[in-house]
Amino acid sequence: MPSGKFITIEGIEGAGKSTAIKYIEAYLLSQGKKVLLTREPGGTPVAEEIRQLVLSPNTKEVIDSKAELLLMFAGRAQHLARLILPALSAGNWLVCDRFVDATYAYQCAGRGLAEKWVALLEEFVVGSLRPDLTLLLDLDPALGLARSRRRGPQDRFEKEKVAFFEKVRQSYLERAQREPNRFCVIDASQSLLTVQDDLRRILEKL
Ligand code: T5A
Repeated sequence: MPSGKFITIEGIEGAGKSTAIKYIEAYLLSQGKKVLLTREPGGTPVAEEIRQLVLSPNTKEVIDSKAELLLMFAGRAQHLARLILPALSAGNWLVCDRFVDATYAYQCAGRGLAEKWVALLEEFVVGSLRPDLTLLLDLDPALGLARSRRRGPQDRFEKEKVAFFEKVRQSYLERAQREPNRFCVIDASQSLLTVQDDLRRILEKL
């Protein structure tokens, strides 16, 4: 039987997810694993079009929170059917930049939608699939936003105020506390090398 694992990586903007994923890929390849990197929103051509729509700061009208939630799950349904499930069945180690935890953090804690709606959509779209490991890169939002703003133009979410990301961060930390077997929390304010040491130690165990 294929023995791939499903790893997700979470955190607020600028926490270092994209940077960490490159390190994770190199480490897993050095261990002889078949690795596939993907992201949400996005991951397939259709889901990437949805990503454009939800992240673009230039939408012609304000996107309603409920529409935003449904777009996240529309992209996720496509991503699961066309990429995630086939890749896991083929024995890949799949590393995904954000997954359902991001929806709870951003659409529930950030936007104020009730968790019951996300739970309902999660059951409908994701079923019983859960990541084998979720790496939470935890960082003070002021630091994260400063990092991501240095890097280039802001998307629709990055235009939110620090208070929004405080709520997102707290939601992530609460979820990690509730599911200690799935989550590993990494202090993302540490130097890049120290973050990578932490990542390697966690992956070695997995
Ligand atoms: N979203 C997503 C929802 O609302 N609901 C959902 O269900 C989902 C799936 C997606 C947006 O969509 C929202 C959440 C998001 O707002 P995204 O593409 O995931 O956005 O992008 P961001 O989180 O905005 O990605 P960033 O690129 O801003 O953040 P990263 O990837 O965490 O950070 P990274 O690696 O690019 O690093 C940022 C900078 O910091 C430096 C890097 O070199 C880079 O310059 N850096 C460090 N500097 C010092 N020390 C370290 N340890 C460092 N690590 C990285």
